Amino acid sequence: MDSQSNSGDLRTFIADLEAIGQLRRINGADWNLEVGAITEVVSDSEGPALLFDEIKSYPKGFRILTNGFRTHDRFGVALGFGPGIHGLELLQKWRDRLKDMKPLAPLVVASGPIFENSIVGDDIDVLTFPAPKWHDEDGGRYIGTGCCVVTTDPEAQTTNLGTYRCMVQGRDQISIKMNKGKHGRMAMEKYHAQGKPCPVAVVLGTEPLVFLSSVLSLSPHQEEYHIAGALRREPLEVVKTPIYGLPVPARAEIVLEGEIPPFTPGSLPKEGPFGEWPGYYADTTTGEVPLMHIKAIYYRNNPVLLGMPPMKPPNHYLSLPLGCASLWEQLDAAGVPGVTGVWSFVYGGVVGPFVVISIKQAYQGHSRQTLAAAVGTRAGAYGGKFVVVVDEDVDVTNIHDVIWAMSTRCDPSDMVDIIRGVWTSPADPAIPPSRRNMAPGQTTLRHGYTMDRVLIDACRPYSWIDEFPRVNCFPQQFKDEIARKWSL
Ligand SMILES: Cc1cc2nc3c(=O)[nH]c(=O)nc-3n(C[C@H](O)[C@H](O)[C@H](O)COP(=O)(O)O)c2cc1C
Ligand SMILES: [Mn+2]
Repeated sequence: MDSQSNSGDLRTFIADLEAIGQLRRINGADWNLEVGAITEVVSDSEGPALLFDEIKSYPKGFRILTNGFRTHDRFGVALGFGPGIHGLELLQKWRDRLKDMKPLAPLVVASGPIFENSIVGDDIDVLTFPAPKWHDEDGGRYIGTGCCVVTTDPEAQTTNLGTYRCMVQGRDQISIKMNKGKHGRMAMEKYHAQGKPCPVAVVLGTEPLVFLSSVLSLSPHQEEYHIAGALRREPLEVVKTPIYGLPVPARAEIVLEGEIPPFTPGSLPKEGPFGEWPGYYADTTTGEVPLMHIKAIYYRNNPVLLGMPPMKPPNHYLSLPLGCASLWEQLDAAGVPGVTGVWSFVYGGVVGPFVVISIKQAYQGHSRQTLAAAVGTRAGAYGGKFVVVVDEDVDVTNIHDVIWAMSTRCDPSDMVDIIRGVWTSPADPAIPPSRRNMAPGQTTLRHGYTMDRVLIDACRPYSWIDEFPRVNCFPQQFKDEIARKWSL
């Protein structure tokens, strides 16, 4: 079944989830930690998606969706494949979709449901919406987690979407944590270099494929709206925001429109800490999170905030490690043959610090080539730590199978290597304070962020592969026959 969720809004996705019995409605929860705690408890058991309504101190109809993509069934619906496809098969389908993608420009339309309500001037209050405080040590209420931050490049006139967390700082101010090097930040820096404020629109709740385009690691010339068009196989309808003319989805739930004025690091308010995807409050960079001044708010009747709170793994807001599809692609492009699977276990939008690759070994040195290439590719370089290569009989999506292979096929002094000082993410909690903080009196970071890589070859050694002890497990086909014969 092809799902309807790419019809232009988030509420169609919600209806699709309800239709397959994967939505639970919760009324009366408090935005202050309760929404976050309920989300985490239900995520722990891979329970349903949650639609919160009648949130404490808020009128009925101001809703939040969480755990939307927490299972492969729901992720399949979000990707437009429908439920019932799991694990590597789902990742393969996503990879195939990325391969045959033909970018489609969005269609600008005159109006849309997003303009059903608007707030301007002194009435602006971003807490019109039930922004949760997700975890107890979060530095504030995060209205933007499942959001898309829209900017245009002042030179190329291209539009970028990026998902960057947004913390409420006042009635008409939010911090937008665009990390250095991210496309939204690069556009902002160009405006600031001309002494101008950077126009920005923050979309809080939109169709899954638009949100996913905003999360994907794309190159600067790939415009997320065009990629969304490719993934949904139909141009996305957008409207221009009244003040700055930024394109936003016509059927978005909530849009904040405003600007980021030029700033000096010392003038910026504190942002965070925030519970992050590796499972810690680690990123303590200060003085670099831009501040948005909100000039107008638009929202649909009964708006839905898309909540994507990071949680301690194996709770992931995305149940599929999407970055593994990119890594797989790049291993192919690097000329590594025989890759049969790529998976990771602690991840965000990137593959993260524990990546497993399976190969059908074809020659001596094939497994080490795979490891070296994985560390060097764009998708594998950022934020990695342990990279494991296993034989194709090992199920890379099953951590028990992976640990069994590491425990039984790896001879550490011959088969484990360390590469030091590779590019990483500030979200890695193992970066010591001395490598993360500013020098006293300075306003820029002393060091960039790096982390070592451990390359683990857990393949049967190729030089004596034929003599490697046999596995004492019946073949699956035989087990299936026995199960049928004995009604097991
Ligand atoms: C829920 C969620 C939260 C994220 N938060 C941030 C963030 O606060 N800052 C950031 O730089 N990237 C964040 N990311 C990753 C970016 O969305 C991702 O790198 C994206 O490719 C950025 O778009 P860009 O390449 O156009 O800059 C987040 C991703 C997700 C899924
Ligand atoms: Mn981009």
